Amino acid sequence: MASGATHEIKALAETTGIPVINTLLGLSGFPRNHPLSLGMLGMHGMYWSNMAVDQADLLVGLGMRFDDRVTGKASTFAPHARIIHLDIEPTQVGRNVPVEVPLIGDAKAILQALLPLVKHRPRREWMGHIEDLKQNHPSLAIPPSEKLQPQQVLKELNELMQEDSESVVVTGVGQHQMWAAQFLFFNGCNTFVSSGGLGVMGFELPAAVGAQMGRPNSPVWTVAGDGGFQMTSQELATMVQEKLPVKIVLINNGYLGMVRQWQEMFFDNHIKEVPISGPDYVALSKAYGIPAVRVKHQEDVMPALRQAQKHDGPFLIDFVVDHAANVFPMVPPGGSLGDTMEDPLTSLKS
Ligand SMILES: Cc1ncc(C[n+]2csc(CCOP(=O)(O)OP(=O)(O)O)c2C)c(N)n1
Repeated sequence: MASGATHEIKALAETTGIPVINTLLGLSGFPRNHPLSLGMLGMHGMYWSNMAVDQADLLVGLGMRFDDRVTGKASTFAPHARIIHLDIEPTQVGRNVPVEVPLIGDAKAILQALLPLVKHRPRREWMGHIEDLKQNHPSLAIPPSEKLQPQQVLKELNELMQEDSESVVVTGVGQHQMWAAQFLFFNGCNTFVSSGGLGVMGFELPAAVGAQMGRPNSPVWTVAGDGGFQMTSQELATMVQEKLPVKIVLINNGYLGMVRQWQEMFFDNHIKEVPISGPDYVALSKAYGIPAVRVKHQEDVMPALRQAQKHDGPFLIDFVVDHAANVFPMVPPGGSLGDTMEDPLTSLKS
């Protein structure tokens, strides 16, 4: 995206027939509705993406850095693959995983030189195998429940976003960030803004202010955690002052949810210091002059999103969701992509 090479990446994928997987920060670099797009990989990636990497005989890494959230256990990452790695920064190449072919330089220039050299290869068997993985391992299935599931909120936001490929989504850090990365299908270039390597909570409101200033004519949604929201909620005043029509989707689970999930799954369910209190978010928002509604029931999700969309100015929706929801698929800490756990029931038993 920084190199302006999205056209070349699309051409490379379509010519070679190689399916495309995105890292968290690469989401929106390749249209998610494209038949070759498989979605995110890594710790909370799609099951089929992780298995495709685990089983592939060739990986082409474009401007990504094989960080630990992508590779899981680095020594067992993509054990059958020869790796070609393109990056503008030479020290990134071979840093985390062994690389057979380094390509150092600007992505657009290198891909333009490479494109005339590659041939079309239909990969029916490989794509058929990935399709079977998708059918048999539905990573985007929402657990049935009476309670409002956060994944449903993101799924419905995605439906609405599909009407305008210029929609920009910003997130904080935590479970809501991962659900956004999984459920939102970005088709416009550089439309997803999230804190990746640094993973800084409190990013959701100030980064949305920046995104709306940078793209004044695009709809900007921010998906916020109730923990992160409380770190920088004073930016509501900036939105009002600068007349920025940011729509705030607050995923209010009453917890530092991602930390609770780790305590539950990997620390013998010792739930410590993660339930959090908070203000009445609707009242707080209104105190800043930003209209707001609270949603607790499944059938009220889309009407509230539409209300926010139609409002000419900033708007906040306080989605009170099931606090016990966990993010799946998940590569357990220290595990390999091949160990990806698919769903809460089977994985917690093993
Ligand atoms: C400034 C900062 N402090 C702590 C962390 C560690 N951390 C990562 S996710 C998380 C919980 C986030 O809670 P919330 O914003 O409510 O989002 P949720 O996981 O519930 O969706 C914490 C504490 C962090 N990433 N950044």
